[in-house]
Amino acid sequence: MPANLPPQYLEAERRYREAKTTPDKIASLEEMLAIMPKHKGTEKLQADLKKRLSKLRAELQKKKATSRKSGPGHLKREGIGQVVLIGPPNVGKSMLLSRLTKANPLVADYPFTTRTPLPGMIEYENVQIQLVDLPPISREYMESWLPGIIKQADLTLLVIDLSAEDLLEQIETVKEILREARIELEGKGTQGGASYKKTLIVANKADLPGSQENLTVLQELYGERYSIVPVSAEKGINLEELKNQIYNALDIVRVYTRAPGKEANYNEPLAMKKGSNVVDVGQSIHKDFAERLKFARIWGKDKYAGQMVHRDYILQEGDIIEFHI
Ligand SMILES: Nc1nc2c(ncn2[C@@H]2O[C@H](COP(=O)(O)OP(=O)(O)OP(=O)(O)O)[C@@H](O)[C@H]2O)c(=O)[nH]1
Ligand SMILES: [Mg+2]
Repeated sequence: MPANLPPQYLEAERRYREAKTTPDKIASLEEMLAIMPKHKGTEKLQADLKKRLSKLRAELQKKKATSRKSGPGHLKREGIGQVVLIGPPNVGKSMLLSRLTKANPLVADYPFTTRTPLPGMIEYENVQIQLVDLPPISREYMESWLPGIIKQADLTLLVIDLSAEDLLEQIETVKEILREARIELEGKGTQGGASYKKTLIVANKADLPGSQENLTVLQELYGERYSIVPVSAEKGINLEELKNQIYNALDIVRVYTRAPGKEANYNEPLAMKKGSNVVDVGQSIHKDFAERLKFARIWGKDKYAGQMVHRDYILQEGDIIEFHI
């Protein structure tokens, strides 16, 4: 055992030896790993701790699988869409949440830091988008309730570490594990019992060496099927572009209503699914709108001011609509 371990480490090690339950043992081991100085001299010890950790996590998972599925409870939807951060351990999911929202997750340089879902709100122009940080997905361990949360989301962000050598393997592993849970990271809707989830690949840690070369490979292999957004959560690189891509991927149009002779209220957009028509917008305000609606007028890019439109007119981003009933 190297002699240069700090006292906090020895303290954590003592707690580990005295721990009676598997979660307590895991917590102490994680602490030991986090505290331990990272250099050549401690490599063997680090590897040993990681091995013990994965064994304990496997045990814990087995226990959980036999007990009843217990989840973190219901995650309340807020804003115009629910977006989840998924991916392998330690790639920077939590740091992304902290950079894109006001939420304050734990970020740490060891795997399995996040244990429960944590939502935050992205402020995007005049709307809010819910972003949910989740525990990691790996062969070693995955929370049993995780797939359930992903299935409810409108969009997934598959976060990966662009500087990692096994980057491609990481993507395929996450896809495989989710496939076993009947989730496919492309398309949308459900079919044959499987949920298809629209997915953006967020290539994080683009500030680190080697990431440019990896991005090129990633683009070649996945660029046709996925939008790939290189970012650095830590350095704050390309996060505005990421927000734009998230908004666009949600397939939402913002429309504004106005009363005859009055100004539209730009602070309160109605967020509608792309492809919604006049009746859909009306019904989102009053459910008996369809019967009462006589006609509507539109102010927008593709229409001249105040043009009368039919009930089946498809709304465009930024349209102002005036109902006549
Ligand atoms: N260089 C660099 N490091 C980053 C970046 N984003 C996150 N990190 C670091 O990566 C480590 C892991 O970050 P987290 O946000 O905790 O990662 P996570 O994916 O939430 O990890 P789990 O919760 O364990 O799944 C931390 O040490 C971060 O400081 C980045 O853009 N660049
Ligand atoms: Mg995390």
